[in-house]
Amino acid sequence: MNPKIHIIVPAFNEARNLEKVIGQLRALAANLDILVVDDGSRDATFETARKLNVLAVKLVNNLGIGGAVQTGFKYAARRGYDCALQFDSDGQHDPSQISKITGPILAGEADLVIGTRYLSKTGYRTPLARRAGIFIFSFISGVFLRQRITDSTSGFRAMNKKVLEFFAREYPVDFPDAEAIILLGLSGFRIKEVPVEMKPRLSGHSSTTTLKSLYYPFKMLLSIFAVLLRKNILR
Ligand SMILES: Nc1nc2c(ncn2[C@@H]2O[C@H](COP(=O)(O)OP(=O)(O)O)[C@@H](O)[C@H]2O)c(=O)[nH]1
Ligand SMILES: [Mg+2]
Repeated sequence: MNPKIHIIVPAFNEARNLEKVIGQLRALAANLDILVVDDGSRDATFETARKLNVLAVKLVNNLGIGGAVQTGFKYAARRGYDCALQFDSDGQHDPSQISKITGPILAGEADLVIGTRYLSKTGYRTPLARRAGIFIFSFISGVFLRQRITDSTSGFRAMNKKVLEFFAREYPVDFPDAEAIILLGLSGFRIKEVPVEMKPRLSGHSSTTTLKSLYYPFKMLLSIFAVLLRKNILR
């Protein structure tokens, strides 16, 4: 029996990119299970998804990326999927690399797999402030998880049923990617990074501004502290 994989596509004001991204995904396989989570976009993101005949949910307010992907996790968990994949709607991720991310999950080698642009030479250019945040997180994760996570902000990741169910209950709102890694790592889940190619977004701007990038390491330390305080009640 084929494992059921659900693709969760968070989208905030991505009307101009969505058609191409969904098209690329469908070119891979016609019958993929996709959910677009439109997080209160002010443009035609939701209408575009409907036009493309892809399953989409529209949140009435902008919850931020954490609340948006958790909506997808709740949906996929409730429908009993074995594996869920997060895939951005701005064209940065390459559908042909999906199997690299889902492979270790389906083989039972990891609970969460993160696609990283920094484990091999990919020529991907990252703004300095964001690089600093990622570097500090890599150091922090080395200390607390004994595993250096090189691309904590990557939104290209896959998880098994256990993590999916965990995230459906428990997912951070603000800078969720890195906090979720800490939460999982300290709860004993196995995290693996695999190298992937990432491209610049097709159009529009990243929601991760310089100011947010600088705030990132501080938020990380705070969340690690909070997670450590409640570590014993997580599992
Ligand atoms: N649902 C939702 N998606 C968001 C939000 N902010 C960003 N995204 C989506 O999350 C993905 C990554 O966001 P992006 O701004 O490109 O961040 P970056 O790739 O880390 O620079 C994209 O598909 C965005 O459309 C948000 O507030 N809500
Ligand atoms: Mg992006």
